[in-house]
Amino acid sequence: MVQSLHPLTPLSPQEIKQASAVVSDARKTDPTFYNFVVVTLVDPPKDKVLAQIGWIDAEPLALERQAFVMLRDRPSGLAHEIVVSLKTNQIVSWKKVEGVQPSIHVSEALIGEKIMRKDPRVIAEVAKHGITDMSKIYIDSWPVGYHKTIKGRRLMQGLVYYRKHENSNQYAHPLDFFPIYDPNTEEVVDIDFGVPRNSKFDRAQVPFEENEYFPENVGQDNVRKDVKPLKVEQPEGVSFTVKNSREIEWQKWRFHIGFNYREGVVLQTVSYQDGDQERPILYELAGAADMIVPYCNPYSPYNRKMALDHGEMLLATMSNSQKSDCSCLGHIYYIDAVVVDEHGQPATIPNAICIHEEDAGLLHKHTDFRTNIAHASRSRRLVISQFATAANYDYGFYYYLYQDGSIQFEVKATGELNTHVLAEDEDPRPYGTIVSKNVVGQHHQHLFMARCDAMIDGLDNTVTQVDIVPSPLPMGHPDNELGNVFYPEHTVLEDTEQAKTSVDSSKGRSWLITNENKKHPFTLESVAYRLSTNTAPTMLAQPGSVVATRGAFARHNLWVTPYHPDQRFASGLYCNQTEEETGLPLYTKEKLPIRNKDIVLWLCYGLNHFVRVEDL
Ligand SMILES: [Cu+2]
Repeated sequence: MVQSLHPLTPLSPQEIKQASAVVSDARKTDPTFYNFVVVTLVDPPKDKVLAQIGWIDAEPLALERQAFVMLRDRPSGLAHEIVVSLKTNQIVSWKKVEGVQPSIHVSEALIGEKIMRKDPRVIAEVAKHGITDMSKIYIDSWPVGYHKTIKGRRLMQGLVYYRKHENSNQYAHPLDFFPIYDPNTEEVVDIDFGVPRNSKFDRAQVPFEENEYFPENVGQDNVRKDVKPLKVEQPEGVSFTVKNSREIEWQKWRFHIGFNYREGVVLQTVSYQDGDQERPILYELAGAADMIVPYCNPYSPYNRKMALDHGEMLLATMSNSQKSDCSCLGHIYYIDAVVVDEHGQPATIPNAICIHEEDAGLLHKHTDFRTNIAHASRSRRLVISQFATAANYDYGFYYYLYQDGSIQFEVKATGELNTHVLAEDEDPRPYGTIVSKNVVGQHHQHLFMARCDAMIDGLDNTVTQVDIVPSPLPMGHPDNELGNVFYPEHTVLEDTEQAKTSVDSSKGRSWLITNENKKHPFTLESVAYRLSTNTAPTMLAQPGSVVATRGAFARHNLWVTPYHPDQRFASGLYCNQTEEETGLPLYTKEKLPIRNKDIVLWLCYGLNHFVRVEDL
């Protein structure tokens, strides 16, 4: 019998338990010698998924559910990639991978904080700041990114802060040293120090001046009381329907909501109903599939700050449960996310995914100037969102579907700044901004990567670059008599090399994802979606630098690759502590044709965060 669940439905808690049990049984080793990194669905082959949902003409067959399991041995650090059949409870494949550092499980960060807090050298350094109560010391465990001298070990770096009380803002009270921690051996292996620049002081002392954000800490006098209530009411409920918990239909849109341990919410098999025809648009869209946050400070140890939150830290496993603090208004439909603890057991994040409708302002308005008769209609959008917290930063990821057939993705970067201490006479410019007394927020970039597995009216798509260009013809030429002429110039991107390109706002550059096999009925042009972004910085670090190598995917705003089921991550499966290129540069090492093929577009976008004093 053909299964009724969507074939890309993430693993259930029961399936995760089942896969972990098969692996644990097969290992026959004391489980204290290894940790689970991930247990996730192996996506069934694309053609089988499409047959199952009726998008291609093929016999739909029952698909075998499989789990991908990654383990990390301790203390050796050996990685295991295992595929388990959930139908037969058999191991399908088992690969041992040496010389890599699997992504960091959040438990490593939490255990790391405890161990660093108890370390005598850490306690001694804290005491030099006049603090003896270690329960007031909080240590954010970061990926080390890169370590100049310690090689061949699994490393994390601790960023040390003080809190006056449990809910005070630690980022106003940074300390000046960085324990280096090995999660495999669970020990502090070194301590690095931030050294004051052009200062008469040898060390910077922790600042105690408060800089709070919780209303109870800020004081009621500082909370605005002059805004009147604004209510969002949906007396008849929502206008979307939900099948099998995660298949959504709304305003001619139909799609499945996936979730995975790195990318979080993904929209899958997205289509739009056009009359009696269901038209495919996307096989899968991961709006924030990867990211890198490179910092600009020239001096050690700050110059190794380059967080790859998805690849190093499995950002989506740090998704928020939006039970009490959901920022959406109106009727909300929630979906839980299921991640995996370090023992391979399912950990449910209740209400991780929010789905709701929003009024999206004006859709269209026209006034007939002769009759003064006007028509205006408002726009409605469907919002699918989630939040994830990576230490100080909180990222909101928002998919918006509109009634005009457009799709938008937005990242809301909020939370707290990651901060460092300054000596009293220290000037952090031009690499940072003072945000509180003797506290600096260092400038950085947030470079995100969207993965867009396009399927515009079918699998075979083409990308065309569109630049708005002035006519090169001289004034007086019959085709440019007054010199006013400009037009869109179309260039088909034929191969993976040509597709490595970037936004050029002077040309209003965008890209069309077209299906050359399907024409619009009266323009006779290929049907298309336009891909564009207006916030598109690229990597500012020097080519060849560690950060530009590790974040190579951020070198260009656009990459296009032929679809390959194993090429899932822009930063590769293993980017933790790498010093070589991973992911996209390797996927495109060989020049491959991409015209009229099953293709994936990778779009790098983001922001340059030049810190303001108000940011803390
Ligand atoms: Cu920032």
